[in-house]
Amino acid sequence: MLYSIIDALQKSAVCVDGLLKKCDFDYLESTNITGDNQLGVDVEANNIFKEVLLGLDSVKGICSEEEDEAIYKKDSNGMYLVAFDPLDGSSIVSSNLSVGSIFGIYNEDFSAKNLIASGYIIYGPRLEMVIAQDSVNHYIYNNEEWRNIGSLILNDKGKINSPGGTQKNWSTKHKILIESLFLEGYRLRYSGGMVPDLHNLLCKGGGLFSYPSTSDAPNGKLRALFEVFPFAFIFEKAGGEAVGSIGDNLSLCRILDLEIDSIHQSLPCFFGSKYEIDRVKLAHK
Ligand code: P6P
Repeated sequence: MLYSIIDALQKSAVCVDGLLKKCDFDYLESTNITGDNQLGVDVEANNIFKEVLLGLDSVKGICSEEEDEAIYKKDSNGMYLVAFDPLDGSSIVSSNLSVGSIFGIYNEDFSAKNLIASGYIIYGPRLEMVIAQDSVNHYIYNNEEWRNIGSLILNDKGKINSPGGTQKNWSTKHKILIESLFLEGYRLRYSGGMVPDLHNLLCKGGGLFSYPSTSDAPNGKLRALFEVFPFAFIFEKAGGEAVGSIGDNLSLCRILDLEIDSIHQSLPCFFGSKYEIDRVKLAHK
């Protein structure tokens, strides 16, 4: 049953990739409910995923970063709900950097405990897709077909440090943590695109990606349902960990144990290999 969703996402990915290759990247007058500026391609990509997913019998509802509310089909016998960010990284697409789409497949309801599969599409020099269920499978689109090129597995310790957020607004604890990793020889890899930045960690064996609570964004920036939960699921299935916090309780815990109050809620989040996540837990105690 999940196959129909994966197949639909793979077909949609080819359409969105085509859009990016020919689209102009002008901002629309509109913004989404989170206040993000919208490119025409954001809206077009959203319409592609929304139409394709709601057209599946196995899907009973969706929610999107570009939609104010979740959309539920009337009288559907479908088992699954899909949350997605149709095009993440609008702010860097005009610089011709890689961007992506992120999705989470839930059963019952849009809660982390009901997340049963997740993945992302990366629109880069190659069109690729990663899907996590029991393991993390890596696909490449070549000669008009998708091919599984293997699994992505994280080492217990990595070499990459990918720190998000405005540095002058980091807490002192976070500044010390990030600096300590650089002093140990970690390499800075940060493009401002969640999908390529996390894909890089997964492909290079690990390290740390962080988007902490900052003075200008106390609840972080990345959205739980369509960005953070899907990547937390992927990192755990790849042998890593993902921790975060919700609301005023800044003590870090496993992201997939967290509960959210609204579909557009953001949260501070850390994804990485086990060694680096242990360092985060220690530093943010
Ligand atoms: P900052 C892109 O706009 C995005 O939502 C994610 O893809 C990315 O990880 C983050 O914002 C970058 O935010 O504040 O570091 O520029």
